[in-house]
Amino acid sequence: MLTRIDHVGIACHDLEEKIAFYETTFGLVLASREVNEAQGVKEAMMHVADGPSGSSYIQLLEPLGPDTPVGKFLAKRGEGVHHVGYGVDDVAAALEAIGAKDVRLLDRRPRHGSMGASIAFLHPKDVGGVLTELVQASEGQHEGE
Ligand code: MC0
Repeated sequence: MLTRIDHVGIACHDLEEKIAFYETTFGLVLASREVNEAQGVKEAMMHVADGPSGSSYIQLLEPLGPDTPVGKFLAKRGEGVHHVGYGVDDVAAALEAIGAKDVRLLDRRPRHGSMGASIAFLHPKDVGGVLTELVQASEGQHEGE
């Protein structure tokens, strides 16, 4: 069902500062930058590598305010890994299969994610403390394009 690690989401206070850090420290290249009002974030995708089932990224996340998922996370835990996003071929089918197990779905239907992807979150308390995201890349993002 899972095809790759699509991205690791990292919560931060200052997006510009962290983009510069990943560029200068690891030589990563900024692939996209978006504001996602529905998710309460400003985010940047830093390209890491391409594989047979698609690309992988570091996703840097700055909250749009304190009362957002990433704002609350920062207040409670500080900067660090916020979630893991796994690639799937069909996010709706994956949600149906996972929903049939004892895992709470935070999204019953896919939502809009970075770079045109369809995404859905699983509750961290049911995934060993890891906020988990399923990512179906947009057509143009498949096969390392
Ligand atoms: C909260 N908890 C986490 C966590 N966030 N555990 C692991 N990883 C995280 N990121 C834990 C808290 O420590 C707490 O545990 C419990 O979950 C409840 O947290 P809360 O602070 O009271 O907050 P809630 O319950 O209001 O919300 C937590 C929840 C929420 C995960 C349900 O953040 C959510 O729905 N997240 C999914 C959407 C999201 O994160 N969007 C931002 C990224 P204790 O033990 O203290 O009770 S958007 C994104 O990434 C998009 C743009 C993309 O990829 O394309």
